[in-house]
Formats: sequence, C-alpha cells, structure tokens
Amino acid sequence: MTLYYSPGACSLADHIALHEAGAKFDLVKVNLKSHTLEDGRSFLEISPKGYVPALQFDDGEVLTENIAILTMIADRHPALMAPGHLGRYRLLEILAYISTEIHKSFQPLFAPTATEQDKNRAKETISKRLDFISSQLTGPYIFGEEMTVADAYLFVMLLWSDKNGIALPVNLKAFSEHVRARPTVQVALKHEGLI
Ligand SMILES: N[C@@H](CCC(=O)N[C@@H](CS)C(=O)NCC(=O)O)C(=O)O
Repeated sequence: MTLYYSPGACSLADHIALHEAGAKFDLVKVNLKSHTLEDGRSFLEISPKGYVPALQFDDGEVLTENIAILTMIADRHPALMAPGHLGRYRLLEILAYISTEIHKSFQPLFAPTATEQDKNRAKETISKRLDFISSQLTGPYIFGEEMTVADAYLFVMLLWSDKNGIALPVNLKAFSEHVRARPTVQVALKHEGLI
C-alpha cells in the first residue's frame, strides 16, 4: 500500500491511522502546487482529483477521500472502530462532521484571495464546531477510552486550529496533547518534518 501525502495536510490523519493499525505501507510525498511526485511523475496519473490523501493498493486500485480511507482502515482494524452496535455509523457521523463541517471550513484560511473578514468568519465557524465536539467529549478520545481513526482526523484539525490562532477548549487542548504523545503520532509527525 502507498499513501500519497503532503506534510501537515489532512493526509496526516490517514498516515497516523495506518501506523495505529500496524499496517505496512509506503509514503510518497506530493507537491500540491505542481501535482508532481518527488521522482517527477505526475500525481494526476495516480489521482485525477489532484489532492491528498490517496491510498494506492498493491493491485493498483486507488482510494481517495479521508472518510473512505479512514473507514476502510477501521473496518480492517476493528480496534480503531467506534464501539457499540451503531459503532460504524457513529464513526461515519463524526468523520462526516469533521470533514464537511470543520475541515472544509478552513478553506478561507488557506486561500490567498480570502479577505480578513472571510478569515475571521471561518475562524468563528470552526470555533463553534469545535465547541460542539468539546461538549461531547467524555474521555481522553472522542468515543471514550480507546482511540479510533476519527481521533487522528480531529487531531489534524486541532493542529491547524492552533496554527491559525483559534483558541481550543481546555478538553480539546488536553485531547491534542494526549494524541500527540502516542508513539505512532510521533513517528508520523517526524516523518512529515513537523517536529
Ligand atoms: N474531499 C477531500 C479533500 C482533501 C483535501 O482537502 N486535501 C487538501 C490537503 S488537506 C489538498 O490536497 N489540497 C490541494 C488541492 O486541492 O489541490 C477529502 O476529504 O479527502
């Protein structure tokens, strides 16, 4: 398996989740501006969408979209799935919330043409959406005592929040530190040159 990633991008969630799963995988860095790989090949030949993450299986099939990749990892490594008889749907529920309500809200903060007003509005939206997660948190991780793939995705959103000066609720700050301390997360952060 090969994960196509860009340092500090949302693909860090998949990178962490693959390590948590103990999966064997290679990493290939993508230049998101030129859509090229380090060996000069075009990333668009791997994924015409042009964005990371993309996970290529040994048979050549390519899976994209954080929700799909993270769910696939949890399906294959049930220790990373949410608990309970609705576990898989609870996982999809929170992954959809992180992807569509939080991740996508960062867009103005990365857009060179966005105005200060756009950026401030985005920060307010993200804050509100993080407050909701904060109000639901009952343990060290989103679903309690055990880490799931969703925690890896939330962790990346909190890294971005911190970088953009969005204050985190106390329990999300603690969550972030807790996740960061995991050996798998340290390995992923080191590999991506983030520590
Ligand atoms: N819908 C995709 C969005 C992925 C995405 O936003 N990737 C960003 C990095 S975090 C990217 O590669 N942006 C570069 C581009 O869109 O050209 C998903 O959820 O996986």
